[in-house]
Amino acid sequence: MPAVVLFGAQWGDEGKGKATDLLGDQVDYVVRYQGGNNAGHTVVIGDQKYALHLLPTGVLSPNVIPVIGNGVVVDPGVLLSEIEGLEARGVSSERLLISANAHLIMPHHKAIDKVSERYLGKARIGTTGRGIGPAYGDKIYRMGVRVQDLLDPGILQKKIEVALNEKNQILTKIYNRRGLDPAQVLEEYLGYAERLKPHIADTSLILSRALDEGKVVLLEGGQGNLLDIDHGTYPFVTSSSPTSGGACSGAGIPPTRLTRVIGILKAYTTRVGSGPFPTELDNEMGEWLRTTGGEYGVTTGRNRRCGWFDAVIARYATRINGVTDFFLTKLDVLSGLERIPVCVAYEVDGVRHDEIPMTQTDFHHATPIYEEFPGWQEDISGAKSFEDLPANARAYVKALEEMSGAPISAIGVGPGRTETLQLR
Ligand code: 2SA
Ligand code: GDP
Ligand code: MG
Repeated sequence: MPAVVLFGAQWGDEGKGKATDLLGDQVDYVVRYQGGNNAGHTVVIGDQKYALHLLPTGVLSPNVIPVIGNGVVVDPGVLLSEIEGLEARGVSSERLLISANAHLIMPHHKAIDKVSERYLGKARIGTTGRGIGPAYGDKIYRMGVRVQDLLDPGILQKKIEVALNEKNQILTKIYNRRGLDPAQVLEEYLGYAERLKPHIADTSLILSRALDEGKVVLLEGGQGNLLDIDHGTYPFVTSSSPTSGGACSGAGIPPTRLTRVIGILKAYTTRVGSGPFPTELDNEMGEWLRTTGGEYGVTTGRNRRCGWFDAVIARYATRINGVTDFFLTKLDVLSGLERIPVCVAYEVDGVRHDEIPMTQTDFHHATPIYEEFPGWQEDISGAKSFEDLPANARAYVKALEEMSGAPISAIGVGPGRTETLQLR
């Protein structure tokens, strides 16, 4: 089982953290390949709950080497706090490797992210305010500061000066904010450099050699398919590629090494931030899903928008990512409902769409065509096998599998490590 991708098949928060942790004893490396500390991945081990933002979930498994890949944007201050926070709880990050080619989130990225969102008003993206978009923007614009620049104070100084020459104009003249002092930023980042130096590595080379030796590498995505910069609901997306294609470029691993692509799929749908969401329930039912499922942002604490399962977007995830199997999460949250609607297609201006409409305008106007499934009343969190589930829950899972276009290999019936049913 050489290189395996695990990604979010909806709008993020499907339960990727738990799923990655579950595979911890079968893998040698866990690599984050995109995003940054916008991500919030929750892992529950016994009575301990961990919220990881930048560190790969593998940090919680002592035999796994956690890797921050080249496709990630790293806020070094946040990373060090996260490392310290885990150390205080007895979890060591000593094994962590950080790609020298990953980009750094700088103070101006955070400032611009927050202030530009405020200026957009109602048209805002609803970002996490962590500087993700501006950092990726500078990467693409070829004026980014990379992790390897921390190793060369002269280059670091030059890059900070050049960047702030432009960014201070933007902050002061366009947004009426205070500019940043290059000397202060340099001092701050040189402090981070000292502490991060031992972790910086050519991670693509290390992973390639590990794969040659038969080691297993798990590529852990942040966010989800519909937040992908190319394949998501642009412009209401994040600025990276959470898809399986992004996993290859973001880790420096060729597609020919991938043997499995696991899509994480929630038994209903959530999204946080702005943008179209056809099955959204802006009513008491949505509120019920939010409170029952604990749907609050792990990074920002924001309420997540909630709605029914959407088979169109699940099929889309299968197509874009080449899903080999799905982990279906949070089935337990749906216990107690009389009937469970599932979106099987959309209607746009009287026309049925079995796939996501080509234009955003149409997607904004898409209304779901629902098929209803009978619910179950039993608490299923104690189930140990698929056969333990009530007949209606089994039928619901089978219907989702059929509609999504790939087999479901595991089912989550609770947040804990052991609350998982293995099907295959
Ligand atoms: P950004 O900050 O530039 O990446 O925001 C752009 C959009 O991407 C969404 N986004 C997310 N969606 C779901 N979960 C994320 N992580 C946190 C969590 C979110 C939180 O695990 O709960 O705490 O709010 C995440 N990160 C980014 C974001 O909402 C924008 O729609
Ligand atoms: P991620 O970003 O995909 O890792 O997901 P988040 O951690 O942001 O949100 C998923 C939430 O659901 C977390 O609170 C998990 O502990 C929880 N969770 C994961 N799987 C299950 C499950 O099968 N059942 C229940 N009830 N909770 C789950
Ligand atoms: Mg999350």
